[in-house]
Parts: sequence; C-alpha cells; structure tokens
Amino acid sequence: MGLPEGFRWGVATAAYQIEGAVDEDGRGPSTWDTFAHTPGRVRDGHTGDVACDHYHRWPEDVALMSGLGVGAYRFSIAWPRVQPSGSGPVNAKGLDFYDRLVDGLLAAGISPAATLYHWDLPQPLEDAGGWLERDTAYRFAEFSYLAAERLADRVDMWITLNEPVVVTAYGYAFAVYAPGKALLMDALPTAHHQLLAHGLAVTALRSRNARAVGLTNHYSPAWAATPADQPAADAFDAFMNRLFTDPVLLGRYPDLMGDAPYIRSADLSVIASPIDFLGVNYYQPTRLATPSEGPLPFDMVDITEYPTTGMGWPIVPDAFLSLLRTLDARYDLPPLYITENGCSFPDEVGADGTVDDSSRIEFLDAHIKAMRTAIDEGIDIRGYFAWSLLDNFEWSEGYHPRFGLVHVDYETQKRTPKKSYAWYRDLIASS
Ligand code: IFM
Repeated sequence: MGLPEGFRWGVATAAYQIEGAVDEDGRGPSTWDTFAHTPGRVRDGHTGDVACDHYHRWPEDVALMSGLGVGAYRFSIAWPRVQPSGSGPVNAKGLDFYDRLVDGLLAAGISPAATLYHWDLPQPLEDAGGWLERDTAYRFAEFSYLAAERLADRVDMWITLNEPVVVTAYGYAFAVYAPGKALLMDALPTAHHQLLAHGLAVTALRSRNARAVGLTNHYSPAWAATPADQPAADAFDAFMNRLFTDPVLLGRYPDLMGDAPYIRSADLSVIASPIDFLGVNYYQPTRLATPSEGPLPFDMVDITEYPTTGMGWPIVPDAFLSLLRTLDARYDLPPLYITENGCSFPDEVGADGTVDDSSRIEFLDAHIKAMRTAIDEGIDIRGYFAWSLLDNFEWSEGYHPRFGLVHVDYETQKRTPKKSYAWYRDLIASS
C-alpha cells in the first residue's frame, strides 16, 4: 500500500546539540552548559559551546534540507535563549533567531515542527530545584505561551517535551545527563512535574491558536531474558514505556508511582488534556532480568544476537514494528509521528571526499519498512523524522557518535552529505 495522503518525511535536531553560540544575543546558561563544563561529565570534555554552529550557519542547513526534499523539520527552541533566567520577560533577540529560521523553512517549502523542551533547562530554574519543583511546570507553560505568541501563526506542529523519561532517568536518577543527580527512585517527582508541564503547556499553546500539539516519548520494547524474568520486564515497561504515556492517554499512572504526595487531585485531568498527535522515538529494545541486588526492580542484560550500531545498540527493526503494534493495542491513539529514528556509526570522509555510510542506509531502510508494515496494518502514522540531519553533540558521549545524514567536520564546520543523504533524498522523491 502507499503512504497516507500528506505523509511527511522529515529530519530532526535539537538546540543544544547543534546551535553553539551559547553566549550570544542574551542567551542564559542551561543545565547542559553547566554539566558539560563540569570536568568528567562529558567524554573528552566536549561541550555544546560551538557544536555545529547552526546558530550562524542555519541558512546552509536549511539548504541541505531543501536538497533532501524533506517536507518537515523538527528542531527545538532553546528556553534559555527565549527566557534567559527561565522566567520573566522575553529576550527578543533569542526569539528573533527562531523567527528567522521558521521563515527560512517556510520559504524553502519545509513545515516547521518545534519542540519546546529538549533538555536545556535554564540553570536558574535548576538552582531553584529544577523538575523536582512543581513551579517549574508553571514556568514551562509561560515559556510555551511566549514562544507560541510569536511563532504559532507559522509553526505547524508543537512538541511540548522530548523524551521526559530520559530527563527523569538519566538526569535525576542516575546522574549520567544534566543536571547530574543520583536520586534513584526519589527522582519520580520529576516525572510528575514534567507531565504537569506538558498538560499546562497544551492549554497555553491552544490559547495562542497552536495548529497541532503533542509530546514525544522514547520507547523501548521490554524483553524478558527468560519467562521467569517477565515481572522485571513489566517493571521496566511501566517505567520506560507507560509512565509518560498512560497519564496522557488514559488519565492514570501505572502502578509504580505509589502514594505520591506531590500529585494533586486535579493534576491528572490537566495532564490528560487531548493532544493532536503522539511523537514516537525508537532506537532499540531492552532485555531485562530479575535484579540480583540494588534498588531497581530490573537488571538490564546485553542483547548480543543482533548487529549493533556505533553506540552498541542492537539493530532490531522488528522490535520497532512490535512497539507500534503495542501502542496501537494499548491506547486509543491520536495520529502518530515517528519523531526520531536513526543510528550512529564512526563515519569518516574518505580520500575521494565522500562518506560511505551503507550501514546507516540498511538501518533506515529496514526501520522504514517496519513502519510501512504498521501503516499497512492500519496504524495511523503521519510522518517520519530521521535522527539526525547533522552529526552533532551526543550528550555525555560528546561529538564521538555520528548520527547525521550529513557529516560535520568540527574543526572547519564543513558539511559533507553522506551516502545516506542521497539515499533518503531518493526515497522521498520516489514516495
Ligand atoms: O541524540 C539523542 C536525542 O537528543 C534524543 N533521542 C535520542 C538521540 C540519540 O541518542
């Protein structure tokens, strides 16, 4: 079967991973600036200070998207550019940047899809408690309102949060991402406050006539190592796949929240405000076993029988299909967008000046086929965004992993489209 009418092929990026220009035009510090500048936090001390210099080179990057023929671009708006201290008046120059970008995209015939929070919390908000504090949810709604006030007449899709589970788990429970806290299960209030932020932002965005509003979650199918390990897999599933979806689509939490004093009676109805779409990010499945010791109800076990990406992540396109089927069976879903899917490999520019990333082509081809099977089965998927347009700052791994369709030489900022860029361009043109 063909793709649904209006299906959007796109590419995705995020502000801190590509923009650089961290001190320009009044931008304030974010938790990722602080974290990356703390010795030992990011591999080889890499930071997002310059990144892909997209803040200055965005016209070149929009031209690369035009060359691909994408219909949509998912980018994120850096909260610390718009409200440098996380509250108070707008920094006009910060919003001007996104205004120019959005106009540049529209002039190129590319639909703008803006994410409002891709992990770069203004540092002053973190100093006041960050996502452990309920007030951060209200600050986020205010920021969302300000961004939409300026851009809602031209942005087609608004994504409130990107992968809030990663913020709770990596940022607040296990200290591997900003803000680097190791609170284990005491990190759970950050889940509730992010969800509340999402719900409040939906209302704020709608009050500014936002065209379509949703959120993006990270999903990883949970495989039990043996039948006896099924409770461990279920516990992981509740945390990774249900914690940020059940409250939004079902209006209730999975069991793991327990008796949480920070959840107020009206909160779940705010969180369950209807959304226009759900963003799905998929990279890999996870295998779980009963924990031998420790505070968590599961242990993660390596998956060794599949080829892996440069991150060591198993390549399992069938798990992507089974995830889409599971979501469809579990919920009365709004339309889905695949807001991220992709892989890193240690790509290099060859002597002839080209980058042969055939492994990425295989990865994308197999995952897009899995998505098309889901569409053929009747699952309402309206778009696919490859992660990522450019090689970029991969959080605590710095610039080592390369996820882009376009290679970036960080010394010269030269962009070199890889073989996968031409492959994706041809795929878009033919479908
Ligand atoms: O680079 C990240 C992105 O910021 C969020 N989703 C996963 C990607 C690859 O790790």
